[in-house]
Amino acid sequence: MNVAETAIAPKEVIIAGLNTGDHSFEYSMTELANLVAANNMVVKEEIRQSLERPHPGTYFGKGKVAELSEIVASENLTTIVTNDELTSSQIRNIETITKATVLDRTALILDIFANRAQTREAKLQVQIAQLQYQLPRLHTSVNQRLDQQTGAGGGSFTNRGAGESQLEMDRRTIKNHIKHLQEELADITKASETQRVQREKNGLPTVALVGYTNAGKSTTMNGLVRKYGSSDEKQVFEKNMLFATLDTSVRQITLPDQKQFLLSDTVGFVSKLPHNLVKAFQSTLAEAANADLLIQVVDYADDNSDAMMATTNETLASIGVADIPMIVAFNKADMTDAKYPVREGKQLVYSARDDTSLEELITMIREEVFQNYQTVTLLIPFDKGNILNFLNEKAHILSTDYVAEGTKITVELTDESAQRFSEYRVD
Ligand SMILES: Nc1nc2c(ncn2[C@@H]2O[C@H](COP(=O)(O)OP(=O)(O)OP(=O)(O)O)[C@@H](O)[C@H]2O)c(=O)[nH]1
Ligand SMILES: [Mg+2]
Repeated sequence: MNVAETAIAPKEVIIAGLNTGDHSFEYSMTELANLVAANNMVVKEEIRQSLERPHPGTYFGKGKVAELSEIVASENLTTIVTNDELTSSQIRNIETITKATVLDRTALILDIFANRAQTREAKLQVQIAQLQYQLPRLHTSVNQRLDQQTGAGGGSFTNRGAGESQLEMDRRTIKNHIKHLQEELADITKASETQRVQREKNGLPTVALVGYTNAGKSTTMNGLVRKYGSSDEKQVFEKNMLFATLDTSVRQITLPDQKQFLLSDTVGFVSKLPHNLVKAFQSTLAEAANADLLIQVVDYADDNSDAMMATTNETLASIGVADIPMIVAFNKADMTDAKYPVREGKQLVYSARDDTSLEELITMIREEVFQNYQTVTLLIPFDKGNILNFLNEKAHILSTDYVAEGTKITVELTDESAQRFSEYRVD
């Protein structure tokens, strides 16, 4: 931890959840506590209520809100964090009764993302999602807060047209702001989309690491890059915190037999990921959505790993990812009693910190993405030295024989390359 992170003492909060009979309720409360910690806050009190459905006005029932008020007063707390997204009137009503600020799950996740965002692209994506969240929640008392957060408004609020209410004016300002940010984002994503399409044209298979946040995706990427990447491929940021990665990084991996693929690392998931946020991050997630193979990294040492996998699969489905082959990689086995690496079909129990594990993972990737290889024999005439050089560099040559007409090689080629060099085939 650096000085900046330790300088501000964590704020004590109450977390409050409504159990409507969902079997994953308890897990979602654990997750909420982790999200709270990720935002430099600490859980002082936990409140639960079982109700068939939320109260339309106050979300919790009257008695529960009264209980919240008492706790706020007796413990001297200022913030209530709710386990679900609330309507603006529910937030306002609870705030009025309890005299505390209500932060709902969506706002909390947006806050964490805002704190983590480093690149212009990530910052724009988060800002758009934040403004979209605020739009239906505008009411006079929050204008001040909004001005400070978005930098929108300022002078523009003062010269509003006759007959236009303050609220309409604020909405219009925010909508304009969103539009501008979306235009700026579109310019950036157009460039990364072009890069992605170009890479696809180059014909290298693409493999994407996906999974729950903090599962070890970036560590796995770094391990593979360290072992199989060229020396100029940089390591990505890995850290024991939620949402360490918010951008997509792509690295080239070259196996000892010259076969190459592209590996991408991207943002992790959490349950009830806000819809606006997922939408705003669409371009970041495009790399996964278009991959030839997904590696779902799971924290095998976490008691909730099943729920985390379910969350990942739901999130993938919600961004339209279907029918992409998947390896399920149970990571951090070094923190469990399990033996590793152990492979069973398309599943691997491994540790991203263990070399033998990474080798096993590569074997599995290889089987999935290099299926369409064939072994062919080519006779390359002596005056086609450039082709021989190309194959020496890019393909796995099994044997070389110098004959009178040229160089005879037996080589592994993709169907595409076999087609391309078919005039030299002698088998
Ligand atoms: N003991 C152990 N720790 C691991 C292993 N793999 C990753 N970690 C640790 O787990 C933490 C999270 O790792 P990351 O690679 O940043 O996780 P991520 O999936 O990229 O997380 P986000 O980017 O936040 O979604 C880091 O502290 C890693 O050092 C492992 O195999 N064993
Ligand atoms: Mg990461």
